[in-house]
Amino acid sequence: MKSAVTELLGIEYPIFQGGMAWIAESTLAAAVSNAGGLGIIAGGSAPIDYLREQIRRCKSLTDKPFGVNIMLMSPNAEELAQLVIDEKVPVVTTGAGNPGKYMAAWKEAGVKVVPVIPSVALAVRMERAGADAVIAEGTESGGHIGENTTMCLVPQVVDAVKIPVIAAGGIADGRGIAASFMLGAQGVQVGTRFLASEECQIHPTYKELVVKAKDTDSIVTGRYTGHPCRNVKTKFTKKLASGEKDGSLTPDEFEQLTLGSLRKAVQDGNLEEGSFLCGAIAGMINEVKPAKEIIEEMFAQADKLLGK
Ligand code: TUI
Repeated sequence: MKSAVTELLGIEYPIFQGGMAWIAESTLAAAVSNAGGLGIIAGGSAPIDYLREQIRRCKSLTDKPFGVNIMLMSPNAEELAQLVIDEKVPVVTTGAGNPGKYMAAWKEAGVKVVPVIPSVALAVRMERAGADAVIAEGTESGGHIGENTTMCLVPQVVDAVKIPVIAAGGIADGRGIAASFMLGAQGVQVGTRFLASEECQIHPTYKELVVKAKDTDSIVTGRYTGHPCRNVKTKFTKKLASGEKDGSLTPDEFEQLTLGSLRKAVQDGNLEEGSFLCGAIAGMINEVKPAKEIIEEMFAQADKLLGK
């Protein structure tokens, strides 16, 4: 399926795999890239040596383009931003902030830059700063989120910029892809669907939570800290949400409780203290499959709907 995004990046399907911190590593990224999408390794707040090793491993597993996500709130974002240049990573996506200060260096090095943006204003700023495309991410997404929905955000961003727009948030099948294209997007980014892929290296408990989730099983916590985050509803996240609501947890106490909670979910499957980040679309995901099958099925359905 051709679009401005497949042309820009030299990929077969206009689909990015979300750069999910602690989750998106080289095995998953290479599987997505080998299937014709754009696999992405999460920088998160990983040590530089770990990310370098992951980039090199991905290069050994695929000769297709792949990307790295730089999480801008990470204390070592600056050195990771330089690493992608040194390792000649073809594509960078960014999240959780404004990547303006790295843009010139990335562009000069020939890296394609695709920031995640939660608003029209930031999309316009990113286009002016030289971004090659933007990912308009709705509040349906998992993890750190903005307030606007995918349905409202995407067409407004499409109207405001000339660069290609990639829709994210709540997309997990061909209907989501077709709808995104109807809104004017030229590609999609998908996170939660790939949590339930065979190549995703998360703890089995995490996959089971995603597969078993119903439509009402995601919850947003941490609005009062300024870092709202969508997770699977568990005893732990319900405790956080009620502490936030009734004031029994101060924002500082909340931050203390959630420190390291993503690692505890991803690596240990710890239901007592882990934050299992996931999007609101988890209710629609019922089966673990290989990434290639996920992508091919999504685009077969989208092609049909779009009359291709
Ligand atoms: O970044 C994400 N999702 C994430 S990052 C993450 S790890 C994390 N750890 C600690 C605190 C926060 C996150 C888990 N999930 N998605 C992309 C995204 N970017 N969503 C929202 C934004 C965003 C928000 C504000 C992008 C730019 C922005 O700009 C503000 C500004 O500086 O103008």
